[in-house]
Amino acid sequence: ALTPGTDAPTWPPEFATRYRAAGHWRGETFGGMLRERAAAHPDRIALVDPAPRRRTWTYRELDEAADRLAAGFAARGIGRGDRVVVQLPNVGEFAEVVFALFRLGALPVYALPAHRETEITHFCSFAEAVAYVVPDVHEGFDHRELAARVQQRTPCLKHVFVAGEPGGHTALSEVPCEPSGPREGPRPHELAFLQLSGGTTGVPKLIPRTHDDYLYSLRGSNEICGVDAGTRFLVVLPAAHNFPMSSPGWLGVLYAGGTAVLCPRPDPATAFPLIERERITMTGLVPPLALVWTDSAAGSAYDLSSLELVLVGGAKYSEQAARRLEPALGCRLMQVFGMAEGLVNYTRLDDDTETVVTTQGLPISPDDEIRVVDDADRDVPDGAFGHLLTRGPYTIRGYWRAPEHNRTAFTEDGFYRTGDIVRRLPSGHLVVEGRAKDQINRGGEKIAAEEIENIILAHPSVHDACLVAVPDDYLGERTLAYVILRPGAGPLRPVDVKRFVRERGVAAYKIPDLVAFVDSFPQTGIGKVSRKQLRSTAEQR
Ligand code: J2J
Repeated sequence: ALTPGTDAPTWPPEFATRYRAAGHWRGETFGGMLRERAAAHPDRIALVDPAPRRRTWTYRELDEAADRLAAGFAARGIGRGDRVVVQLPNVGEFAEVVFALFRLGALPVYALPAHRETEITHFCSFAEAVAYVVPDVHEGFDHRELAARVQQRTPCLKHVFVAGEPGGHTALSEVPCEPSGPREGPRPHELAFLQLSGGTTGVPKLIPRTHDDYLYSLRGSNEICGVDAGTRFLVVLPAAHNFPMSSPGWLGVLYAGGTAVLCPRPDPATAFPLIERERITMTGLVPPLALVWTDSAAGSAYDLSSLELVLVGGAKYSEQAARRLEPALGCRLMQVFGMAEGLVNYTRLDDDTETVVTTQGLPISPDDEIRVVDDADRDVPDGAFGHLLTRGPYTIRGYWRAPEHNRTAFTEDGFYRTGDIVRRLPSGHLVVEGRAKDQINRGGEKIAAEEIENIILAHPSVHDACLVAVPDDYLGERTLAYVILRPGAGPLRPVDVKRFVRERGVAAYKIPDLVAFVDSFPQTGIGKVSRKQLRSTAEQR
């Protein structure tokens, strides 16, 4: 069994007591939540998976599917505290699997569909996962082959479950069986799952979220966004990502008794007909998608009039683009600035247009503590640029099994160092102005510079590598890898570096967009590589 606090720092008792007393932590669990909703409104539609043929789940059906799948997982030895890497695209099985695991107290580890052998092997071995759940073929890529390779490299991995044709593995559809009676589920203060961090270091960190804290963030998000039983939410971004899962996301919508519709692909050609057919009222997009949707809406033959609210976040949304969204899509815009580690900010439904298009909103909770500080951790006045630090009822106090990293990623008194540079307005609204962390935000997809540099460094002809962001009209940022070759190394082309990274097996969005060969890197005063100077060189290119 997983003892809270041993694998990750948790909230000090006085904070936990306060968050409970304030009614933030209500002692609910995900398993219990679904059970209650199924009892209250069994025949309402919880979930729609429109492709390739439309499937629906009522609340009762989802509840029963989770029970039967939980029983099947348990029969295969999966139980409380066990980790299970879940890499599923936007399909109904995603919800069945994670609710089954929630019921058991087993912890889903959310991988993205784009992740490949390097990332998945790391998640499986670091988390000591006992099982890995994959689709058969997704976007032309065979995840069963990936799973076979990962299994070879990861002895702890006992099971591979496939949603679809199983190949040599176990079909997910064969797993469910009759539950043998009520089982003792996890406690509300225990971990519910491990979410992925965008990462700033060589390997992605795992984010431990509890039932209590995450359910509070859902409840708060629902209130701010006006999510209720009538909400029909389109899950456009990958369902495993924190934004479409919880801000307010498909879990928020299930909490409120609404309907989540899973969009298989994010392009307007896929999404717009679904909006019309399913009478979608709400969705969440990253800025590049919001741009494409805005541009496509004008000439679109589809009826988008059911849309009431579009949330945009994950990366900086330009003011000009933000101004165009409401008129183009005929709905309200809400900016959201969140992070899988916790803190989520939203502009509010009653904010004026200026505020909505120029700020990234206010925290969910009155108990979200916000500090904006200088390099020496001294608070700066409102309006001044500074590092954003935060602590609160749904922000983690440490990454999972990462005591060393936690010492620098958190302050002594438990504030998370977000790595974001912000300004706080007198109204409390935050404006994201930049980033101090070594992370590149490629249209909402996060890339840890060091992770890719380490891969490039493994190339025998490479002496040193540095990955920086270059501005991009569409994505906001793209990646540029500066590479120093070893003396006497044979000639290398940009395409060779890209291929090398791809062949190592990483998500396609992490493959450098551009590669430039240089003789040396600019140094800072203390002899470190100056990323700042490299970035400005890159901008001039
Ligand atoms: C600028 N940067 C932003 C924004 C996130 C809701 C929404 C987004 C995420 C998310 C999330 C930004 N403007 N509007 O989990 O629940 C950058 C910041 C932040 C990092 C977190 C949610 N919204 N960012 O994007 O864990 O740098 O979560 O620290 O993927 O994205 O990334 P991630």
